Amino acid sequence: SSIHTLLKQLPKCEHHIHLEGALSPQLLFQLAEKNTITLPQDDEAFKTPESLLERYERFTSLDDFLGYYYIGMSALITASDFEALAWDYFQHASADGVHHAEVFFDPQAHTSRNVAYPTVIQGFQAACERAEKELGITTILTACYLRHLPPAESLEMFQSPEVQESYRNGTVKGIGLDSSEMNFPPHLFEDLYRGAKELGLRRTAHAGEEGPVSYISSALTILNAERIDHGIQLAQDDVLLKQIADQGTLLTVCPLSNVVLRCVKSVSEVPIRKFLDHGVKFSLNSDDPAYFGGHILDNYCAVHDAFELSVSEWESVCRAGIEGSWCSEERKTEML
Ligand code: ES4
Ligand code: ZN
Repeated sequence: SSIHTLLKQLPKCEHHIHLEGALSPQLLFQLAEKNTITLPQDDEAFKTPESLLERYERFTSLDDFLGYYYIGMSALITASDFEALAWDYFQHASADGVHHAEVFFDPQAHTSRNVAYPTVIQGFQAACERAEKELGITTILTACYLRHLPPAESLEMFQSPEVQESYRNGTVKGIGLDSSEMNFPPHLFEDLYRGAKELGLRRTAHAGEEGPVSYISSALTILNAERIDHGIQLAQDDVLLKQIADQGTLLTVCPLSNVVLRCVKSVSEVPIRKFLDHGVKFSLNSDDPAYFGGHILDNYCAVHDAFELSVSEWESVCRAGIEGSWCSEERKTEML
């Protein structure tokens, strides 16, 4: 339809995509075979790529999904594996009309299984360079820290020479906080975020996905996060909502993810209309496209089906995404 054409053509920025979450069952099986990685044999879901994809339709929670997510990435070993994964994502993003992509990855999920940080970076960086050259997509890499692991381990990772070098040379420009949210409040990572701010890094954190709205306020006040990933629980607190609207803090909302992980029953329960009416800025994102049944344009279409935004509302959503990006002002002007 014509609205689909409009949504595809709008200059979109994606701010919330975990590259490990772009691992399709097909690529997962291919890499597992190449690298002789044994997938769990006691779980019927791992019989074939098709049966795995079917299992992805029945997640019961964030933690149920994360179990599959961490097993899936065990197939990633060499720099070329990471490059193939990210390249797969950038091709989908380009087809969906993404102009600028700020992408997450989970360093600790790789170093903990003896895949070296420089290997991960080398592969992702090669795909980013190729995306800029061949697809005209500008990119930013953001390293997320895993909140289910002890905060001391995140600090150790952050302070390691290879990681510091990737921040110093500009390969990685930001930090995030992800994985299991409940019972892992933001304040545990105060030292990490202070260190990131001192290095001049950009800062975001997952908050208010499954967890309470108080995690959103502490991510802002204690971690000095510049952005909030998900943030849908903000609809529960009108005072904080007004404050976030006044500050212009961007939320990176992932509607299909919220449905698949049962944070909401349907896209119509994601507080899009409330955010629009109260001037809360947000972008729409795929989160883990290979696991949640759609890329960024599917998320745009699902929001349109549920909320029927006007053309000017859609234009303002994309403008907020450009203005809330971490690229240069020059690049923003190009996209506007
Ligand atoms: C994630 Cl949906 C989601 N939430 C928290 N952490 C994550 N890591 C990958 N996807
Ligand atoms: Zn996420």
